[in-house]
Amino acid sequence: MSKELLKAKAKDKEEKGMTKLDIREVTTCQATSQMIQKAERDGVELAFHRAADMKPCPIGAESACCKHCAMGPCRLSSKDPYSKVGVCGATIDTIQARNFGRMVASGCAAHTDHGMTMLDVFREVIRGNIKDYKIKDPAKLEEVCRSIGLEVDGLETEEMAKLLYEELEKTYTQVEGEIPFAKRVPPKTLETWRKLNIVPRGAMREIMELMHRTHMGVDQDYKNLTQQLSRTALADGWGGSMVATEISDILFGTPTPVRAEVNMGCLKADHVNIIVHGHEPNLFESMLESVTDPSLVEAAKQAGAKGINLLGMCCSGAEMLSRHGVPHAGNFMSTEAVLVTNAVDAMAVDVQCIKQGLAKVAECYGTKLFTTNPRCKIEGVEHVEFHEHEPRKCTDQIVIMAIARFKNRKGPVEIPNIRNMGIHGFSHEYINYMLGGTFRASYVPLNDNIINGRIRGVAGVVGCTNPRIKQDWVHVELVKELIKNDVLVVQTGCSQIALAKAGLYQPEAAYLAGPGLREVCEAVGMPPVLGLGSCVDNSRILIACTEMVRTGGLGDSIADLPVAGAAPEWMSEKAISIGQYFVASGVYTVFGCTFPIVEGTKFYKHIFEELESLGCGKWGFARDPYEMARMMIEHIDKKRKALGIDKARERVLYDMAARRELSF
Ligand code: SF4
Ligand code: MSK
Repeated sequence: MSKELLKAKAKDKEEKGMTKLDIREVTTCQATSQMIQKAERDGVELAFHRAADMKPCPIGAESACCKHCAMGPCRLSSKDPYSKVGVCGATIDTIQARNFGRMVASGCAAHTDHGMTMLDVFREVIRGNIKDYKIKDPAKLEEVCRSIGLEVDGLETEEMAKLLYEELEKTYTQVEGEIPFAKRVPPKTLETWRKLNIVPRGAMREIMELMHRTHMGVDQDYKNLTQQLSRTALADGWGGSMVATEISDILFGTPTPVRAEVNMGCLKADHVNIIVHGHEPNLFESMLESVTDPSLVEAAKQAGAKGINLLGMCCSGAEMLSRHGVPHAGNFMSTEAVLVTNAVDAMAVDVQCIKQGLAKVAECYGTKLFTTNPRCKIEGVEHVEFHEHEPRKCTDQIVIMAIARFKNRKGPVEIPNIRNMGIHGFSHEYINYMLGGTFRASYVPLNDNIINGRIRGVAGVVGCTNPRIKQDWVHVELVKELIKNDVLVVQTGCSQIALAKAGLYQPEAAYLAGPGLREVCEAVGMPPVLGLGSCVDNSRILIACTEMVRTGGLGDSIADLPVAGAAPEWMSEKAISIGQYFVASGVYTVFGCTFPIVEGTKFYKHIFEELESLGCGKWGFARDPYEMARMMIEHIDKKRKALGIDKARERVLYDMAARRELSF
């Protein structure tokens, strides 16, 4: 948009009274803060402004309403939840469990559809119909085959791949039995699932049954609904998400540590800047090829640019950051703000977490915004469809249009001068190797250091950012508090980016850790916070937990481990599905920001308390990061006590003799 138009827009907004934000209250990300101020000068509205203008409905926020049929919608009271029932007689517990179940169904559908897309690509690669991708990690292929009991001795890569494809297809389509990755679950955890009848059969069946059971007049028992929503969530974590992670590794390579930069300062004023934002790696992998194509680089130079600069955002960005070290421009609440720099020539999006508001901001600055996936079109936005059979057709076209926009850039460019270097890409396989070495790759040193108390426990801190709370603040404060107390933190998604921006991905950040964790980090040369990739890569955390159980000394099931999880700034239905699959797997999982259930109801007590006594984990909720850390550490200590290793922690002496005992 020209300077004159921006001025006119700003004046118009001023007259209409655009909401002015107290920037210190909405974000701790300096780059985003700078761009919010510029957006306000330019009269451009962002999600931060829309959130300030739209107060959340208090009844909806606590899930005390139902619109599942035309006798309603029915609103119950969140203050006095048992004072009323719906027209059909549905109680608050039925209504909340149904609403919660539908969030799980939607979140599970998103991840399993993503996983199924990866499996489709895998099949077509095996059949030779897709030539642009190939199996890059045959060792991982073999390992995945063996982990689910496939007989692969003497088989060629293609034969193994075919066998694995046929087996993993059952993750989605199987109508009876147990999903293939159930074979990876620690036996005692699986036994609990069988007892509770929550082992997923196939994702399609589970989602279908959950949607059926949450229909008006079907399942009206919150405990019975919890059974099916747990089974559906497990079909996400140990099904769709795990397939997405494993197939992506097989096709594009398993991540190993890589130095890479994050933040908006990774944009380059004198380059054609292209951002890929979304979730599936296919588009991004092809874009990586396009931006290094000599003819396209030459075209960019002809247009006056020094080159083409590719960056990621959100989850696919976190995945590419972890796998290839591609720079990352920011997390979910920065996707509109980054366009305000006027330096982004094209943004290509695929699926999930794509705000419709991007369209307007892109239009204001003349950025080319492209949808690429038939599942995700945006009214008024140009669609360049991506086909895995000829991926370059789409990504080359986007690069060409980005170059054209660079040539015709209007208005000044303002790039926040902030970049943060860090080490990313800690897959489960690498953690195994890193701790045990080439010849004895294992989790024994991790378990030993948990048992001897140098590491108090492990926490997964994951998930989105949300304009209802100060961007990044809860993530950063929570993680700092955890590592200060010797809790090793593993991360994915937007949370990983929040901490990378805060500098916690440098090995030197170990000085912020407690003495035990610091000692381990210094011995191994790792940061106290390990980034694992995108939100489907939360499945890597499940595998790490499984490996800790298998290695021994920390109990027989995931529920025995001194571990906890958190999504402090969550916002999507996918997050609820992730939270529920961790809870059903045995992990205490604390959410922040808000929770869609009225506190104190029977359904609330069931998932916040009773599930633990059934052998699962349980939910927790806290807005304050320090309170959240306290709850997680208290849980970790409770598990240490049950394992009889609480005394070991008190006995730790950090003299030279103790250091020499470290098994690294
Ligand atoms: Fe109301 Fe029951 Fe219909 Fe829900 S299903 S809208 S509670 S009548
Ligand atoms: S879900 S972690 S907002 S991208 Fe992957 Fe989206 Fe980030 Fe949540």
